[in-house]
Amino acid sequence: MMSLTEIDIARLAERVETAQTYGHSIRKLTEDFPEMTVAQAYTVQTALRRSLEARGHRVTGWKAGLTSKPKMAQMGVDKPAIGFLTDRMAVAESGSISVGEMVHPRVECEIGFVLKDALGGAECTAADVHAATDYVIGAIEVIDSRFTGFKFDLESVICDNSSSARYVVGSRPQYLTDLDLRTVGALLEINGEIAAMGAGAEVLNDPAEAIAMVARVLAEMGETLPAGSLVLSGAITAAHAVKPGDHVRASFLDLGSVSVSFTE
Ligand code: 0L1
Ligand code: MG
Repeated sequence: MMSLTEIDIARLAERVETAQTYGHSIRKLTEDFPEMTVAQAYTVQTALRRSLEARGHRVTGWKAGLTSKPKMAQMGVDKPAIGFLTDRMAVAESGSISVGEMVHPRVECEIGFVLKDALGGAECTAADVHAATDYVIGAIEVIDSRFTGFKFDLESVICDNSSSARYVVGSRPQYLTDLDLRTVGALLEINGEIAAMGAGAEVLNDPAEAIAMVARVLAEMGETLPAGSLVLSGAITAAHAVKPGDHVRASFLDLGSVSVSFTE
């Protein structure tokens, strides 16, 4: 296995950060490093996180990505991935997002978990997630792969922070004890037209499994999910492209609805 040097890692993270900051596309990173492993890709993602933190961005949580069969089929990968969320990605409910700041944004319906206790460990289970969760909430994730023409692979996506771009959370939190998340239905509407629908079970059979997966991947990096983190469990449906003028609404059984608009 070819190893990535410290300089390679820093340069790759910088390439991704510049593309994210200026909203321009780049070639997938594995074209230059075809033997890059998933573990090496996470070192690039960590370097990106450290660089953003050094510039004042605050990590607010994490996300599971590529967790549903429709998403994996859509992107041609067979494993989920994780990414981090920051305060700069947060958008207020009913707020607006500029498409011009991104490459090719797409929206997803997700269930967010807010933790009351820290969560971690290589053996983390869905039961541990239930015990550590304060409440769950409906969310829209806006993803934006920075790779030209969506041509990527799992390693490149992980370096690109699993396409994290923006997120919007709803205003109807619910205790997990009152819900069966597998049967929580979600409806994604764009300009009043139904774009997609599904149920929580699309996400690794149970969205809590996706949160446990995030904790286990972080454990491999010697990290945990701090109390207070927001963790997005992954798209219930395939992602849908958005353009300026679009109004998006995600409605969830028992979790209310979340809206956001897109401008130039
Ligand atoms: O949130 C996600 O499911 C991450 C998706 C990463 C690949 C993509 O940009 O669709
Ligand atoms: Mg997502």
